[in-house]
Amino acid sequence: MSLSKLVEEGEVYAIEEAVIEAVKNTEPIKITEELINGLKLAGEKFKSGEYFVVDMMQAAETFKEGMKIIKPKLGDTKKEYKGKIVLGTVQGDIHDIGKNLVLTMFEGAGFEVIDLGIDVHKNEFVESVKNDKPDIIGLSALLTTTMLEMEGVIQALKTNNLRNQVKIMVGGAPVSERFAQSIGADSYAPNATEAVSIALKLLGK
Ligand code: B12
Repeated sequence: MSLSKLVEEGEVYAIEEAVIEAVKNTEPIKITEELINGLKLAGEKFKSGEYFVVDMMQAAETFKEGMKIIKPKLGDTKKEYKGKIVLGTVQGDIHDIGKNLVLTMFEGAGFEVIDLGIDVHKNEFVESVKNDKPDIIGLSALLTTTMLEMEGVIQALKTNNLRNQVKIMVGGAPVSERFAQSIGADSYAPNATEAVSIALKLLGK
């Protein structure tokens, strides 16, 4: 069974061995893409009503197990320090697979990453800007309802006179370039790989 199919079907006990085998002759980034594809297929089945939340959780768990093995191989080489980024999934949203992938890529590229986790209230981002002084805040949202929280975070930063001290990047499946512009974010990235190069440009590096 392909890696993508194993994730889609939630074959959590088979994924570890399959990824270890795949690593022998496939690029880690290609394996990551296959694992992501399996999640997408599971998501489509959920949308069509064929899968229930429990099936999606099983697929997500299988994805995570596969990523545990591949993670150390993404961005193996030590890089020079590039900056500090604070990441979090906005309030009301518990999806973190994409955010964690973004985290892996930023760490691999030489960024210091502070992960605020999931369901993060806008004030937590404000506090983090005050205390951690990041160069960038990366906001993630996977629901059309919670992506509206991103604007709340930007407003809260403005209220606290902190907006000009930090760049804001947004991402997540329902988010778009246009949406990012409409809420006053500095940038949008469609995936984890592009997120790093866009961040570097944003910081003038
Ligand atoms: C896995 C999953 C879950 C898991 C989450 C597990 C976890 N730990 O994350 C569980 C089962 C818990 C779950 C729950 C729910 N889910 Co869900 N879930 C998914 C699923 C199948 C995959 C999401 C995913 O991980 N994709 C893979 C990652 C790698 O992609 P990604 O997140 O988009 O991230 C990439 C980019 O977007 C970008 N990116 C992401 N974040 C960021 C941040 C920054 C700063 C940047 C630059 C880039 C970036 O880079 C990432 C990597 O390349 C999607 C369907 C789908 N096809 O997307 C539904 C989906 C997102 N879920 C959905 C729904 C409805 C729900 C529930 C409400 C279901 C329910 N009735 O309870 C709950 C919500 C709970 C909550 N309050 O958040 C809907 C959302 C519909 C909508 N448009 O609003 C979707 C689209 C399914 C569907 N087709 O209906 N879900």
